[in-house]
Amino acid sequence: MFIEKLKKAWEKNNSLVCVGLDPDLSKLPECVKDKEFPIFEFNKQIIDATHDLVCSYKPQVAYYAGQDAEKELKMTIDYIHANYPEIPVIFDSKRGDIGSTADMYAKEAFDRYNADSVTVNPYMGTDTLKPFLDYAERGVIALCRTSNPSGDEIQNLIVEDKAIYKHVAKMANEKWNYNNNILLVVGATYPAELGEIREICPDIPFLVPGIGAQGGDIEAVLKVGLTADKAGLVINSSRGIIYAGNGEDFAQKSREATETLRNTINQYR
Ligand code: NUP
Repeated sequence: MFIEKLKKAWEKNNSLVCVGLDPDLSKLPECVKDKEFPIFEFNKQIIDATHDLVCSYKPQVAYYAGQDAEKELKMTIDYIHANYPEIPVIFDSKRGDIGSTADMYAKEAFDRYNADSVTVNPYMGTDTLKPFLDYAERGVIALCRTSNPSGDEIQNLIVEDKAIYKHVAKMANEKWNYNNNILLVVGATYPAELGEIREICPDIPFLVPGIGAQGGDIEAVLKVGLTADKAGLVINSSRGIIYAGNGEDFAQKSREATETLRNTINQYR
């Protein structure tokens, strides 16, 4: 099951780092631009260069759907499963819709793309999450406190004495974890909230985006976010790793950035 696979990857590579595969065609290095599948070639080289330093890969679907590259998304996920089967893939799509449509979104993530886990928007409630949660072997990562500045416009509203993000955390802990496959998205940019969510959910792993380009604080996240076994975090960096270099050696540069991030994180574990 997903949580077990994630734990093994944390341990095998001694890493809480997730590499975000968010390729923007206009930013790819010249040396891959003339390939038949430039996005896949870019991803493949980064994956080959980093697979022993990470606990997961996270392609964000918009970078593929928005650039007519769904085929390259499928090729990327297949490549990871075939070559590095121990590394889980997070399909970042933040889906969320009525139950019957959510059935199809769950099929998209888990059958079409064969991802190990998927991000979902819990705003429409339990019946919209259930089609994902019922894939007991796969992980479901619900948005709780996101990393973006305006996330607080809704997530921090107080309802019945409690911020909405805390209510989401409570629901995850008490209602949505019936298959032991729920996780939460909690941004690195708001470590105080992350600490509060850790208190509500002592054992649930968090996907933590927002370091690097968005300015999240790694030390502060580690201080309050770890679980009792000094893990429990999947810390994503996309632009900070995939654009570490832009020449022929871009993959080597991405490796160096990944290694530096892993070591920085481990220093605070
Ligand atoms: O709260 C969230 N913030 C966030 O940035 C939830 C996310 N899933 N993400 C995603 O993480 C975002 O869509 C992008 O794929 C990645 C962050 O990228 P970067 O800021 O490291 O480049």
